[in-house]
Amino acid sequence: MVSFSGAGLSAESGVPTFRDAQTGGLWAKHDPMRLASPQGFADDPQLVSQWYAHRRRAIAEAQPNGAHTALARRSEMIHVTQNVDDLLHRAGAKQVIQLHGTIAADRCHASCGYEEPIDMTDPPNLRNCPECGSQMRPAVVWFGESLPNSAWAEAEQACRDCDVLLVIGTSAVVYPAAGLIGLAKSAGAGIIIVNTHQSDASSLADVELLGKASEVVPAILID
Ligand code: BJW
Ligand code: ZN
Repeated sequence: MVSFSGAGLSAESGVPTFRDAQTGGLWAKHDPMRLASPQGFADDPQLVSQWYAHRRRAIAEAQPNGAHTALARRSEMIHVTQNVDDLLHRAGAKQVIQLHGTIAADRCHASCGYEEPIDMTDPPNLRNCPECGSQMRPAVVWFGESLPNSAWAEAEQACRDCDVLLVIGTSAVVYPAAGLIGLAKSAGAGIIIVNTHQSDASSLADVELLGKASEVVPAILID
């Protein structure tokens, strides 16, 4: 079994999901789809930097929930995730593939290759790359950017090879990541979906369990 997760996995840890992140709160008036893009960064780097600082502090305060813990206990499982948070790692998961990068590091926007971990409790301000002088930015994948080659190749392999893909808390609207569900299905895997609501992947499900990840995932991964 391989897991494929999205923001719903971390929702009960207090990390807002993407597509309902606009419901209330400090950042309600900003569109995450715009902030998480090269254009958004070019238009207002300070605003994007502040948005990430806010999210980094929130993630640093969040704790893994029962779904993260139940997944991590399955040491043989590969966890393909769209999430940029570190909650699966903190729950103890060893085999985590982060398709959209990590919010726990900054990298050079000019792609000179420089990357460094950041302190999530005290996120850095905008600054220049010590190698090439360009701007530093979060080590995540924004809209219009390519996914990391090695992560994508490993994820495709895992989804082709698995018997069951456990899809947790994703709207399945962001590609190419969402295409992994169809890839696994075409390769013969059974698809189990855990989500509080129906999603764009519902038509691919062999089993769809509507409920909270922190309740449903531990119940189906019982030893
Ligand atoms: C619960 C729950 C609970 C709540 N329990 N469940 C084909 C067609 C059309 C467009 C494209 C296409 N192929 C590519 C594109 C373009 C684009 C794309 O997909 N756009 C669509 C939105 C239309 N894709 C890209 O640009 C990607 N790159 C790419 O394709 O490169 C090639 C290329 C190059 C040049 C030009 C064009 C293409 C890159 C995508 C990068 C996505 N990045 C983000 C931000 C990461 C950084 C950051 O966090 O700041 O990744 S966007 C955001 O969406 C984030 C997430 O990982 C991702 C997926 O969202 P997710 O996880 O599904 O969250 P939500 O909020 O949508 O859903 C939460 C779900 O949980 C819901 O279903 C709830 O019901 C559920 N839930 N509580 C269980 N307690
Ligand atoms: Zn650089």
